[in-house]
Amino acid sequence: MTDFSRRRVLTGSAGLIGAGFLGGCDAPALSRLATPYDWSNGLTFAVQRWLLRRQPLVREFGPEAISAVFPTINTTDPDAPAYRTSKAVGFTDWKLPVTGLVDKPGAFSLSDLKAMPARTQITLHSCEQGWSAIAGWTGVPLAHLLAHVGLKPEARFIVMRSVDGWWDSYDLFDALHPQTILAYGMNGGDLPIAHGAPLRLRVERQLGYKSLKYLTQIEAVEHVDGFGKGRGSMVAELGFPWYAGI
Ligand SMILES: Nc1nc2c(c(=O)[nH]1)N[C@H]1C(S)=C(S)[C@@H](COP(=O)(O)O)O[C@H]1N2
Ligand SMILES: [Mo]
Repeated sequence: MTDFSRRRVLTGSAGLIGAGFLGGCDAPALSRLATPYDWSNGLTFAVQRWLLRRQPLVREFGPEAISAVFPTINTTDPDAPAYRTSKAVGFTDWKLPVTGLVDKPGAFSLSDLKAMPARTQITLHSCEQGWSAIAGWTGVPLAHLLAHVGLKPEARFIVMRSVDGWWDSYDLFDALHPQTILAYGMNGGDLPIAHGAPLRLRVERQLGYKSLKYLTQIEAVEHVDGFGKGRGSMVAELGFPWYAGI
C-alpha cells in the first residue's frame, strides 16, 4: 500500500469512528479504551472491519501445501468425565446445543451436522505463540447453522463454550463469514482428538486461539457483558485481546 492510500484508509476509518461507529458499538475490543493499547487495538479492529467490509475470503491453498506436521497445542485430550465417556463411544451420543436469541433452539448430533451443506478449505493457521501451519478443514458453515435455527434480529454476538472451560465470543461479522465453519474433518479424515474432536471452530481471519476446539455449546446473545468478567472471552480474562484479527 502506498503512503497516500494508507493515509486515506486511516483518515477514512477515523471518519468512521468520528461518525459514531465507535460510540454505537459495544464489541469488547472497542468498549474499554482505558489505555493507549486499548485505543490502538480499537483502531486496528475498526480498520480491519472497514478494509474487509466486502467480506473477501482468506487465501485457500491446494492440497500440496498441507503441512506434514500440524502442531497440537494447549488442551490435546480433555479429561472431563463426560468427554471421556463420549469419546469411548465415538461421540455417537454427543450433541451441540444451539440456544439463546434464536427462533428454534435445538441440539445437533454429529450426523445432523454432517447432513448439512459442507465446506472444505485449506488455510493457514497462525498461532499467537509463534508458529503457523496449513491444513484442510471440513465442516458446516456457522452461517448455515445459524440460519437453520433462525437468528433473531437482536442477536449480535455468538458465544461458544468448550469442554475444557475455554469460551469465546464472536461478532456477526466473523460468525457469518463464509469461511467460518464448525469443522468435524481435517485433511480428508475425521477431526483428530488432539485437534478438537468431535467439533471445533475455524474462524480464519483470527489468530489460532479464537478457533475453539471441543465445542459444547453455541449461544446467540445481544451483549457479552454478562459473561465471565465481561471481557468477551476466557483468553481476554488472561490478558489477550478479545479481538485477534490478522
Ligand atoms: N477448547 C480449546 N480451544 C482451543 C485451545 C485450547 O486449548 N482449548 N487452544 C487454542 C490455540 S492457542 C490454538 S493455536 C489452536 C490450536 O489448535 P490445534 O491444537 O489443532 O493446533 O486451538 C485453539 N483453541
Ligand atoms: Mo494459539
